[in-house]
Amino acid sequence: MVLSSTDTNPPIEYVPNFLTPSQALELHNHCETLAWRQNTIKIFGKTMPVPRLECMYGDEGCDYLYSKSVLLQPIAWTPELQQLRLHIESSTGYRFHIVLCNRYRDGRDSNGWHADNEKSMGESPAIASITLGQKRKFQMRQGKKGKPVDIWLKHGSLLVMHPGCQESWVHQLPKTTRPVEERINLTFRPHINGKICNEETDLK
Ligand SMILES: O=C(O)CCC(=O)C(=O)O
Repeated sequence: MVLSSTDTNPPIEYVPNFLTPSQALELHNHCETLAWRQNTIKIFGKTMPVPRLECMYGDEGCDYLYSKSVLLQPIAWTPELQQLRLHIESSTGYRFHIVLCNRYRDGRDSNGWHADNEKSMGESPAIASITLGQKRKFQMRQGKKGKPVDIWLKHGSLLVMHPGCQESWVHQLPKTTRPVEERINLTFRPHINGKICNEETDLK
């Protein structure tokens, strides 16, 4: 499925078989060894655990703060994540400086409605998201009142949110009461402390 940009569709592309089955399996095994952490988030003055495990790899100096309370500092790229970064950059034409990794242990783990619009990513960031493991429903809606669009993200897939998406669309990975296996998500992002972001320049 490829959804292309219109006024009513989010400006995204979904590539279900971006990774071959063996690439996806190898990467999944590697991702299980990453430096996963249980972070805490402050919401309305209350500190609580983030409902998933996280870690971040990336270029030196590309710190990432979200929700004004969760500070992620990049760990140096592993050879596997660096190789994946280059593969995604050459396939999409976008440049990425960090990868924020999410590990959803079961259906209680989630990621609530938000846009990825932190200033550290520069203006109109493109974001590339890889799914490994359990297929889960990802939802997007335009602003607070839009009707949610459901996209089922499968093992080995790539979802690209193009520049412009974060300005008018929000997304979430809702909880589910269905019994589900673990899912790992890797979101590649630009960072202004890296090089100029998102120019579809020399890579295409
Ligand atoms: O797990 C996903 O597919 C979504 C991740 C996400 O929304 C984020 O990291 O900002």
